[in-house]
Amino acid sequence: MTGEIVLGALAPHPPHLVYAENPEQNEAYAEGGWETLRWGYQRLARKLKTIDYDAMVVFTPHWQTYIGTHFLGLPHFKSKSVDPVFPNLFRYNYDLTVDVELAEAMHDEAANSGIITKMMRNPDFRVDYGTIVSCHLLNPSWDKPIVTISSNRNTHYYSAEVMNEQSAALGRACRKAIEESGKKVVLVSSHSLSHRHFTTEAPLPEDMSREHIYNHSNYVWDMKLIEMMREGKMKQVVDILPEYTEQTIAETDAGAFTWMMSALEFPQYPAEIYGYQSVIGTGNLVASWDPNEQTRELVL
Ligand code: 2X7
Ligand code: FE2
Repeated sequence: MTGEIVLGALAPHPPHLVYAENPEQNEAYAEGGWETLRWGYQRLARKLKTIDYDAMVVFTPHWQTYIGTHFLGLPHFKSKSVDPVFPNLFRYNYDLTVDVELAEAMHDEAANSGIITKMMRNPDFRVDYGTIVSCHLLNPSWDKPIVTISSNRNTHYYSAEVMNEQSAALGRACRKAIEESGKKVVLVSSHSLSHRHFTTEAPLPEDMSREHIYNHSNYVWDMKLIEMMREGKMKQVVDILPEYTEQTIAETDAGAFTWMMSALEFPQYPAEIYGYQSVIGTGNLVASWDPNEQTRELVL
């Protein structure tokens, strides 16, 4: 049977969102906060429960590799993840499983297409908080294996244009590997949109009277992108990403979004929009792309 991508999700990873949920895995305690995003995530998590899938593949900006693209390559990782910038909010005890077979298939296909790749086989490797936050919010029961793909820092080494080309090539390779694997896979692009953030924190981080977008220009750019997503213009979105990334210091610099759109063959159907909100000034959108016309919804 041919494998397929059953959903693509844009899943932002501010640690604030897990902090605000107070799951047992996290050591910090919050009085709530960022409900627009958390309720959107909860709705998307309910949709995911209705979808039959074998694994979740996450592309994260917070596992940064400077030589090639790396894939998690051991069946089990267990440790504590501490956010280096927000250790007050995020000290999360994780225990996760990896679909190594799928990771190796994507690694091999990418390598065959000329991309520099490596499997991460270090049992003491600490999984990044981007992966953990996005996976926790999409699937709090952690009952599916994952694969994490690192962000090769092409934008910073070369340019946002080079990153767009490289991550589109990686997306094509991953799609081919998924089809050949016979598996049903959910893709996760883990990042914020506009990404300027405040350099000081409110005394109570979840004090929502202090939360707002960093500046109006970032907001206008984010809204423009979301409008194009609603219109199913994903090729056009990816074409303007280098300019968008530069203007809003967007976290699309990591290549995740281009990777996912390329793997989905640049959808011409509307995205499902679940919620947009700022977190410490950054713009964050929860959205998904459902290739199945029968289950695709107009959410917001
Ligand atoms: O990694 C992040 C992020 N992308 C956005 C906001 C706040 C913290 O961490
Ligand atoms: Fe981030």
